[in-house]
Amino acid sequence: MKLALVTDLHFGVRNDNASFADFQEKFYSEVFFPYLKENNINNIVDLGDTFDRRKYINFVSLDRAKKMFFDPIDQNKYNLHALVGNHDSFYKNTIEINSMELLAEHYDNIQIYSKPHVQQFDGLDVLMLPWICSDNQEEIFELCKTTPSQVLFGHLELSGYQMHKGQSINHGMKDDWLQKFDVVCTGHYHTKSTTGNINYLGCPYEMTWADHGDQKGFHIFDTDTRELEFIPNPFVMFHKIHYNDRDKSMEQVTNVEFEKYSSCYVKIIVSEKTNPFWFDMFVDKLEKAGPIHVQVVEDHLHLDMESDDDIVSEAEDTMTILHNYIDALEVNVDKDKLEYTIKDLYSDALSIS
Ligand SMILES: [Mn+2]
Repeated sequence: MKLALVTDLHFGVRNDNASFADFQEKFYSEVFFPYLKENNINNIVDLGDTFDRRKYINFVSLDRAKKMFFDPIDQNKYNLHALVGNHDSFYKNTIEINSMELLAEHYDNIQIYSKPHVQQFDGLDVLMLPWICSDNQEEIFELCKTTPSQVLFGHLELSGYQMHKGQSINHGMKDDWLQKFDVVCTGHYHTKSTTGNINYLGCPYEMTWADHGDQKGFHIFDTDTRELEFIPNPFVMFHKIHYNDRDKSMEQVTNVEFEKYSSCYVKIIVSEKTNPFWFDMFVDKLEKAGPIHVQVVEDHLHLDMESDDDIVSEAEDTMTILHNYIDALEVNVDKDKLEYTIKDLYSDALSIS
């Protein structure tokens, strides 16, 4: 049997932003559900963080989540197995009150896992683990020790793995208790990565600048071979344009296919602007294509950079700047904790637009 694995759906992301809901919908209507139909796949596993907000729901976001995700599942009579993630839970120490059970329970073909459970898929026992918190961790670790299941699906916060491309997490739990499993698939971190038997699946679409340049998509898991296949999402939300008009004609500078920036976030990284008028024309044309947001990053400070890649990464990586700043501080506090809090704040700030 083949299972479609999708995780960190975050309905209502970026402060219930309609453009992001449109972008999510495009993935489900043009990539995810057509693929399932074509390949005769009827079982979906959602590995957590279905909704973005922990404490309340915006009714438009709920309505859109139903229309783009839950209703097609219902209409096509697919089975959805959904783990409760940290974003789905009201409290931090228990997942008892969670949006999934409150909002999606009335669908017949949806099974929600707010407790650990061994689910059989075509003869394969899979240990399904929701978010681990103080309330359930003892039960979960005990179950993991004794379970004969060789496959685990979870929403795990593991130390030493990448959260976003190039950003590792050094809080969270160790992975030693997972080594006994043949295959572990997990949500929670938004970049896709595989280390030994542990597969972070990554979110299905871009939601913040940290997702830029990081291929998103979903997976197909074959219960016979226990193999994972990655199905990419071709749609991109965050774009960078490297602007340099030196030794170019006006036509070369302004004749760009701007259509692809419609309903997208765009960062223009200016390395050389010899003709301000051309630059204004360039920005004007870009604005006409209807991007959601345009940001201009002047790059005068980086003239000694060797390659465009250096300029792009130096210009973007706030997380690294935060890391280096905290690293250099001479204070008597737990710097890991401080860094986590600051990065958490930064992520929160990003979602308030
Ligand atoms: Mn998430």
